[in-house]
Amino acid sequence: WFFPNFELQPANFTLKTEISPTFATQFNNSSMVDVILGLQWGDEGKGKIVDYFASQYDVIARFQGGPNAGHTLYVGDKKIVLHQIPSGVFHQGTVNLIGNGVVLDPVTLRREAETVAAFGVDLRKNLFISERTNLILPTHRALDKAAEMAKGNEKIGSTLKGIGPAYMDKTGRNALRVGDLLHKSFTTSYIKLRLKHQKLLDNYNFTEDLTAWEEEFLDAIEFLRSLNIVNGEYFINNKISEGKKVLAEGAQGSMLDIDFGTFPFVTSSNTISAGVCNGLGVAPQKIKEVFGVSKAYCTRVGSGPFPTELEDETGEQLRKIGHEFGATTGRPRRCGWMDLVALQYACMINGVTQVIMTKADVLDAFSDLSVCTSYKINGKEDTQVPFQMTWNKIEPVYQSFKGWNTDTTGIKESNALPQEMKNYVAFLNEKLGVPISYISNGPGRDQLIKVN
Ligand code: 2SA
Ligand code: MG
Repeated sequence: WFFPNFELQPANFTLKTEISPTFATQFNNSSMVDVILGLQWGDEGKGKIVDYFASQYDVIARFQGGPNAGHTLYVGDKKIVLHQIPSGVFHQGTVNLIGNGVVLDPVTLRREAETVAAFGVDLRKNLFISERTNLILPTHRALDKAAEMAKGNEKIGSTLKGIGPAYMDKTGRNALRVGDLLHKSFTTSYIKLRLKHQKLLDNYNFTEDLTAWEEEFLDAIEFLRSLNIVNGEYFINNKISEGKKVLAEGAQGSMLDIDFGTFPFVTSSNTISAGVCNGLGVAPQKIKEVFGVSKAYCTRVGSGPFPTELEDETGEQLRKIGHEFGATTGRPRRCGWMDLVALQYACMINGVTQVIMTKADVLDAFSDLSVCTSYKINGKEDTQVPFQMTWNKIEPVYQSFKGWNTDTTGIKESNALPQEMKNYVAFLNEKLGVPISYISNGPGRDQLIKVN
């Protein structure tokens, strides 16, 4: 009736039955991207989990963050920490993609290329970089440092890798991107941006000499130019169309997400599953499993709210047994009990389909365990993460559990786990409404138990 003259069935109307090829692949191979991401404040052990699952995937892709990440893996008995490149590089037959959502420091990349070359890995063969990936310049690192110094006691405790300033240049529409390296205007654009940064640094009275950093950078971009620079969104969608399996590798953790984390004490990217879509250029319906990685307790490195933090002997014990020191900066991590309020929140915003619990063996030494089930704020109990965690003191309300107090590091089957651990896991399962499908009981590749 809005279109009274509209002819519903024109005489020559034929129903179109063929589906366009793009549409067909989109829906036949419906979901080809799985995600592994952190549910806490980073350092959940994502590196080991990605490494474990990597051989089941054709493409491993980083979608956010940059050299602030520290993903620890073992090749044989050699420990390697990757910051910039995806954790699939040691798997033959797997290609790795640095997506557009990443910020890339060419200096770190080159250093890492040298590290992996010692293991026979040639990044020219198995690494692809999106031309839309934003570059971290030496002046971004300087600005990070200057901004943190200016904040004094209120500093974020950033990794000083230039992450915040690089993402600021992205949203401020000033950034240089990997694809720009291939155009003759790059040097002029670089000089322009550098001058802009210099003014900001002058405002901060930042006087450190950046010559050495810059020389290293200019050298490193030559190396970067020699790598496979691709149109990332076509690259990944073509792979998906070919039926290849993609694993998106998260960095940092959900509580450090720029939108949903403990702002302003967060990183500058979307660390949650939604970040996969805009950090790689894949559509939401392509995402299938979201593996959320959580420690059996909590840690945080850097400043900011941490309701279950233990500033006592128990916290110290967790740090010692769990070797809780930053993989990128070596900073001691703050430690505390499991925070179910934050974990439930993270499961909600990520659409987690399976939880992988890491470092369960660190709790082997404890006779009693606690899990925070709600927050008490101004005398009122709440099970939601508040808008601002710093305005009021948050008192965690704990439920206590009997510890298992036995060495679990040699256990291979979930049936063989001590009853107390089964109780602990069952409780988390029930509260989260998401299955805990794997339990990691040590750093080794073989120390990962599938829960039956
Ligand atoms: P940034 O550098 O701007 O991203 O820092 C902002 C906040 O985000 C935290 N952040 C991290 N937290 C845990 N692990 C991270 N990666 C490294 C690791 C960290 C390290 O795997 O160990 O080695 O220190 C990471 N990256 C960023 C950071 O502490 C700030 O609170
Ligand atoms: Mg880490």
